[in-house]
Amino acid sequence: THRAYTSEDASTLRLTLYQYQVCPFCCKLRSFLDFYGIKYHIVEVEPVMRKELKFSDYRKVPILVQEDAKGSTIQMNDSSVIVSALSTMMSTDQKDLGQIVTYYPKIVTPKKGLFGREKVEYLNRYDIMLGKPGRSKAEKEEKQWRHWVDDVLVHYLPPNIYRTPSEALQAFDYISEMSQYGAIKKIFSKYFGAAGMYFVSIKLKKKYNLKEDVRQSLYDASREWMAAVGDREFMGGAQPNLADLAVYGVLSSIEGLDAFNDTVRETTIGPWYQRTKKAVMSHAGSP
Ligand code: GSH
Repeated sequence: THRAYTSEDASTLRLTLYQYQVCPFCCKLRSFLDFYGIKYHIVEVEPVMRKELKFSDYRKVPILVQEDAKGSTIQMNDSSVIVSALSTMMSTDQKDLGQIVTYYPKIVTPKKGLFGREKVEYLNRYDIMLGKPGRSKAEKEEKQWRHWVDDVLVHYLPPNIYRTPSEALQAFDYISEMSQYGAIKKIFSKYFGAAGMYFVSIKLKKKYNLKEDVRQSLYDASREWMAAVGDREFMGGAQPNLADLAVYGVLSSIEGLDAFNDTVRETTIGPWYQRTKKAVMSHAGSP
């Protein structure tokens, strides 16, 4: 019953994505935009000063800004909210993005203590507002696995890509390469970033209950995902659904690193990953 995404929808979108090239949440959002062939301008945010985000109270990436023909803007925050909001627009008769974003209200938990941080969450993050009650089995499954990507899968990445000092250096080489920093900044980012994340990741390993050998947690997650896909080409059937795009997008942020290569070798996720990549790169969902 989903109305197909049309070229008329596409023509009303003038989007700017504020991002870090290798942030898993940004990769997840891009996999969605690219699969549907939705065009967007990219503003690469400089991660230390983040001047590019000055316009925004929300201080994380990705942020997606829609500008209408008259120049008024709608700001969308949080990768999963953005995917749900655009999916709502694309698959229903609701075309007013300004209205649609109000379906995902912000919940702010004030900071505790001097060094605490304010926590910002969005309600209904995984809900596509179809304007009808009830959800099909396929819709429930898609939602459940999108949730899993944010709650489980992403947390397995840092302890894996910064597992050892040499892997942390490899990861930071890759990050600074992809982020087009200048030469000096590359060196600083590589050594300080790698050292910092190596130690942070030891904490994250505990916080998110990874196994002693952190690779095993990543393999478990990949196997769990492949078991859920089963003998389908994609979880979405003949085409990826939002869960396929989310799992692919998050994993694409570490493609080429040891953690990724080990996972492809030790599990059966490789062929599904390549199929999904092809669908995304070829904009298989475009109108
Ligand atoms: N729930 C958010 C989403 O899905 O978009 C998470 C976004 C997020 O944590 N982004 C990181 C960030 O901007 C970059 S990977 N962190 C900066 C900060 O937390 O201040």
